[in-house]
Amino acid sequence: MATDNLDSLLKSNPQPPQTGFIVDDTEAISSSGEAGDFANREFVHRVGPSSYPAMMSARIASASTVPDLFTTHPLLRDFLVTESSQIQDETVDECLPFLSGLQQGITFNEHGVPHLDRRRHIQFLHKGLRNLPSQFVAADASRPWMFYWALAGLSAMGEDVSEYRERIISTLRPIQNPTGGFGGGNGQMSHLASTYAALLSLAIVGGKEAFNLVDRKSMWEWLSVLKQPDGGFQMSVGGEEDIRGAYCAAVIITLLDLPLELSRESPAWTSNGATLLTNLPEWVAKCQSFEGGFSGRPDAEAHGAYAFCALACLCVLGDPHIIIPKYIDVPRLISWLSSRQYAPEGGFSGRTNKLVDGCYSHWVGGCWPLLEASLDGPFQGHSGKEGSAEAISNTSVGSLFSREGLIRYILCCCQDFGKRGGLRDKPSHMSDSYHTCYVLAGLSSAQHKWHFNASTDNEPDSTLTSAYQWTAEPVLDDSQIYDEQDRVEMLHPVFVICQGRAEEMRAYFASQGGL
Ligand code: FPP
Ligand code: K
Ligand code: ZN
Repeated sequence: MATDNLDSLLKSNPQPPQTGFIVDDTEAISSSGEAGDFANREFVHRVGPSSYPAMMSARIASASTVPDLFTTHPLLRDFLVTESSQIQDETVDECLPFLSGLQQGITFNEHGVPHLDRRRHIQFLHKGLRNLPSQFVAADASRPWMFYWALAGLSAMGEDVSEYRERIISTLRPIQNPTGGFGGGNGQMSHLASTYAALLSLAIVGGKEAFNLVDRKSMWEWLSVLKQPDGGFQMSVGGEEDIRGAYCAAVIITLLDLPLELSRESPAWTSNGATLLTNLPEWVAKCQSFEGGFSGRPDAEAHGAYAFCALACLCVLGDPHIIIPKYIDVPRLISWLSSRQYAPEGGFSGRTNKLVDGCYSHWVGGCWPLLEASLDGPFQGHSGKEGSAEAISNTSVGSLFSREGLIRYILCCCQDFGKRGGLRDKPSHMSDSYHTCYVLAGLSSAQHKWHFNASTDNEPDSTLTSAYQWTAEPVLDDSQIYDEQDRVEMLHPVFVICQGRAEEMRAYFASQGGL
């Protein structure tokens, strides 16, 4: 189970090995607790703030400023003990010392929150872009992802990554296939996920030379072949059709400003002019499950990663306040997404009855800006002081999640505080570049308020322009319990790269005209 996240994320080419990847590889279900012992702990949970004997006194000493919500087991409990409830309790116990400001060797601010250890996290990501040790052979099908995670994370922390431009270009060049798209590594067939990661990496490093690497014509032909008659996209030719494909394809089409018509080779081609987008939002809508969340394909289990894919795909296809309520049952989605945020941990889980994990700071945390914008409607400007709380609350639904909770989980539980640096799933897990990227993306969502701006006059023949109408401002209210130096950059809510980079890539290809 350790590699599930990455397996499902990157499940791509049939040829490469997919085992033993670095992400989540320390994950293991521990079922060592004895029933009797557990019953006692449960009683303690009911009457006291924590099962940690040292906790009560130490809390007074060092964590009096941390609200009880983040320092105690939940007061209301379901008394049915299962393997899931046990590992949930263990996870809370694992997080509490970090959340309560009790962990030795860490300096906490007046809110009981440590600094973002930028220097070490930056060093950790730079390392991931150098020659890697032999165990990374298992990640050979994920090379564009390794670039994307490191580059997105570095630029989120304000690093200039243009020094990587030449290397990214020369490494991606042989990975692009003449039949369109990018594989996961040399000699591997093209895959939508690796193509998405490759394009975003090129967008981050930027520049004409990076953009010119992309063969748009073969990309369009390949996407036409992936397009299915039911509206969705296969991840690779003959591969699985899932909601990652809907999001990745939408991102690729808009960033490259591809024509929407289908080639004659497309299984979805019709004589009456079906396009790459025909029935795509309808297909996404079919993935909303009975719980209110989204599954990878219709009639499967809802998972946070797929909720982000669904919302972000729709936000490529249209304006959030119009397209989201048109295709999604918004109240049910909000209900399910809200259930993803746990206390005392403050972070998000990916699905019902599962554990918090730092990467869902983005997959779930990144849903909120899109949903909030869909409820706020198009932004008309400030009604309050620039960047002030009123500027947000007067015209907006405000925050639909606990920004404070997410920030606490990220800064207290997700940082590797040792020499290694990097960010992680939870304290018992090793940092890796995937979690570093998506934890930082979640931190960015929690630190900024995004607005969808009313349409400016786009050229009449331009399509898929909605994703270029987003702007953000820093949130400056009481939820921001860190020092200003720990604020990260604004990551675009649809493309998950620094604000401005996708806009630049799109403008370049729009200026190139047809294929
Ligand atoms: C379960 O992992 C994870 C999934 C079912 C989804 C994984 C997909 C992504 C992370 C994103 C894909 C998006 C793109 C754009 C390619 P698990 O069982 O290890 O974790 P859990 O217990 O937290 O559910
Ligand atoms: K996980
Ligand atoms: Zn994770």
